[in-house]
Amino acid sequence: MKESILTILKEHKKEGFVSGEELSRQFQVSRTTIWKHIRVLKEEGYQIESIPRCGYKLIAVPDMLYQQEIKPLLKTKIIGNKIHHYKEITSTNDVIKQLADNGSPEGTIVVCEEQLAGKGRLGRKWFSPNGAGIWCSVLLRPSIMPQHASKLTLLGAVAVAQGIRNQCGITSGIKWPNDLLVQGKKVCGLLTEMRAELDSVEYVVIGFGINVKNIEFHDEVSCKAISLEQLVGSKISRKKLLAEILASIESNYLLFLEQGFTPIKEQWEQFNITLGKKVVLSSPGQRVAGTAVRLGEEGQLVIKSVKGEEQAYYAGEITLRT
Ligand code: BT5
Repeated sequence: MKESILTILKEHKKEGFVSGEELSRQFQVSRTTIWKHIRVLKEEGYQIESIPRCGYKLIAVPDMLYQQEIKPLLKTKIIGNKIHHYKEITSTNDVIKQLADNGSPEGTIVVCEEQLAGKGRLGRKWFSPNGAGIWCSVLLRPSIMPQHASKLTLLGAVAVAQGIRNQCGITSGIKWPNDLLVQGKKVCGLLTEMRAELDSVEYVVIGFGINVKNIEFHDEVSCKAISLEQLVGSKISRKKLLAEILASIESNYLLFLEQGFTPIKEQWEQFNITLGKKVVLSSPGQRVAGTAVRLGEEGQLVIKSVKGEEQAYYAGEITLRT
């Protein structure tokens, strides 16, 4: 009912007040019940003027990623069918994995204003300050073999890059496998996790963190991170951007299920800033230098060594050499 009241207040925002009596008649509840929902909306940050005998008027909507703000913007059928929003949590990936273990359906998303223990790969930190970015995880339940799941990281990177381009007009470059860079600085990172048996995937979680409104960064990343607002120099709506990205995840995911990885790979190649470059690939226990020559059919990066030998890598951290 709270969401329906909000919808009515939004519809009447220009005209003025909606009477409490009218609302209580419409929902067939007491005026006290209406008032309680209004109080919750106010606590959530909605600015609502209430005047006795006039009613309620919506003055301003908070810049929060509430489900009632995202849902009306969604053009998707699956992704975002369930939205869990938190003011602060440890990590959206950790919370969505718990939901997945408890049977949450494909398309569920977890989004928050602040992560207290945002994660990168291999236990690295992801700084996720309050209200500054989009910290979000999406739950997928594809019928694929576990060895194909890493393709979904590349799919996620393509989808976020498309969403950013469509909504903000910024073209970001994908650094294999999971970073989006603009002007050589990181604007987004993706972390894919899964639960699987040897021969089947139970679920895959695509987590993405996008710096949207940050005006400064933690010392550890200040010289290598950038936000979208720093790039465009004007305000960006996090909710519109999130809706655009979810639409893009859905269309790419459906394409992947129907036609396989080839069309995703083609998109990835268009956004890529890795191929053709001299790179160093580091992963636990190894360090390889060479030229990144192509993306394999499985999403692996093929590196040609100085001796001319080609080798495919499925994971690792790439440093681009200039
Ligand atoms: C990543 O790991 O880039 C994956 C980041 C995924 C974050 C999302 S947010 C929603 C979901 N929930 C989570 O808990 N995680 C996901 P990696 O490639 O390992 O890069 C990590 C490195 O990026 C760190 O060691 C820092 O150097 C740098 N970094 C940390 N926070 C950053 C930020 N806000 N902007 C740019 N770089 C950052």
